[in-house]
Amino acid sequence: MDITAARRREKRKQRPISAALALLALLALLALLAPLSAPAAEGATAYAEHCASCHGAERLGGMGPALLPGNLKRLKRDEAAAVIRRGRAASQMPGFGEMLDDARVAALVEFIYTPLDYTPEWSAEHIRATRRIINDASELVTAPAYGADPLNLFVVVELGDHHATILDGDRFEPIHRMKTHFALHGGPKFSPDGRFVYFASRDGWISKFDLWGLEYVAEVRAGINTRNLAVSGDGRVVAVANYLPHTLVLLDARDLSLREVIPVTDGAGRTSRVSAVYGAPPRHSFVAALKDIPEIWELPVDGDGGSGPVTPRRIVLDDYLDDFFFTPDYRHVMGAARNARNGQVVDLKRGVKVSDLGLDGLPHLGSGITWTLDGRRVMATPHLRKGEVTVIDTATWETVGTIETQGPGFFMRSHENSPYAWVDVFFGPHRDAVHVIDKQTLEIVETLRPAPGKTAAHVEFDRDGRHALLSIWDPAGAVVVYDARTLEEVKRLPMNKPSGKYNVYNKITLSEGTSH
Ligand code: DHE
Repeated sequence: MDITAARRREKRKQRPISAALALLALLALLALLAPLSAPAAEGATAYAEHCASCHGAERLGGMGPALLPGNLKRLKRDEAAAVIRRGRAASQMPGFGEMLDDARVAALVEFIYTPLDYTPEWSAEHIRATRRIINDASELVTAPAYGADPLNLFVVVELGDHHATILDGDRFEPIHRMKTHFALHGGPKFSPDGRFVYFASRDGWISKFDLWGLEYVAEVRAGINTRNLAVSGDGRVVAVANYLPHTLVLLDARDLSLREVIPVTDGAGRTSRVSAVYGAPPRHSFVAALKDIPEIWELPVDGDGGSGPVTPRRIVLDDYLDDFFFTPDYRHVMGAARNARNGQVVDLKRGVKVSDLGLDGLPHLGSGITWTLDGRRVMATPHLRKGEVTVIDTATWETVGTIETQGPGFFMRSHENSPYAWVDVFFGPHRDAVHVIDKQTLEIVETLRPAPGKTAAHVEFDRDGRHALLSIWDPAGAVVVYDARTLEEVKRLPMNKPSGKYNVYNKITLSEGTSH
């Protein structure tokens, strides 16, 4: 190893772990860097003041994405300035227009498009060094440590203080609450038998939790900025999609030990962030969409293989995919780029694009659901930029219905046993509203406002579809339990900014009404 690399490595090892300390260190460093030009210094100072707490002191990402030229390739500078001024729809990014004048915004843009003076690295070696066995497999309990139905538990992520609550899905009583890593994002994923749940945090930590013994099993940091994780259909492999570095990471699901780091590259020097990765159980594979290379990758890691290096199957597309959805048979991927005018359908068997989709409102396809309407299988998705839900026939790919809502929505849910689909109005003045839609008439039959003025979002049903649980996204928030037939409130459980709720049974049976 050369001395510079060793020094860099040492420097990285010494990185302060707390954002506050890192911020102080950065400010001190700025004071010493006399040669910085005035605008560059101004940008760095503005960054330390306003951005570092979410995007990381070194711009490597945290709650927010990494702000490095490579990650901003698809964002023009004037668009970046607009995001700084006005915030970003469909994310936690607020606007700073009232705090920063035009010169400071310009300096900030300059700063975030300036390359780092080192290449952030998160190699196999770094990953291995972070792995920690918290409870050895031999010490885990042999039966659930409580009386509740282990398959009707809900895992509720509470973003307010970075905790998760395990909820008895019959009595709606919390049975356990534990600390999580900072800023979990994406759906936690379950082992196929529902015993274990895996969490991913935005800053790359993957944790495995035993839902019988109610204790963590292991954890590992698989990336610097992570999108999500997936578990293979046979439960043996965990795949992690990273923004930074540009990798897919495969872990052994038993103890989170590293199996493989797969660099995401087109083979011609271009690398890419991974938009998301999902398990495709009937295909015995993982499927990943890429953000900077217009390709879908399929990783055949299921079955008893997967112990050797994985060769991704690459499907070349004519546009990027930021978000996607599988048809129930996992034959087709319905995907869209955030800035696209249309979505696209890819046939995974043939490896080709087969249709365009009429989706132009920034669809949040990851939260789409399906049901049967007039004998045909339809999928429905809310949009992050438009107050409507689009309903698409999954045989013809035609839009069969558009339901106008009171504003753009984030999450949509239903259940095989429920006649209704629920969609939130996450953005705008009606963000406290949730619509209940009749799945056959496509009419809104009820608009609920469980806590006027507070964001109401993300529904999940219990295992038999009799109750629907809804989050009030507020530090003094709650999970509100509704009778899914009468739409009457049954119970309200105080929680600290609860975000997603995940029912074990619905997830492991791949219910048509929830995300997988
Ligand atoms: Fe999410 C799931 C992408 C912003 C809360 N979000 C997902 C998934 C993707 C995604 C690809 C599916 C992963 C999975 O289930 O494995 N989210 C994005 C974005 O690109 C976006 C718009 C910008 C970003 O900042 O990354 C974004 N998401 C947010 C938020 O601002 C939310 C509301 C708050 C937060 O936690 O940051 C948010 N996203 C969620 C939740 C899920 C999710 C709760 C899981 C939904 C589920 O039920 O499965």
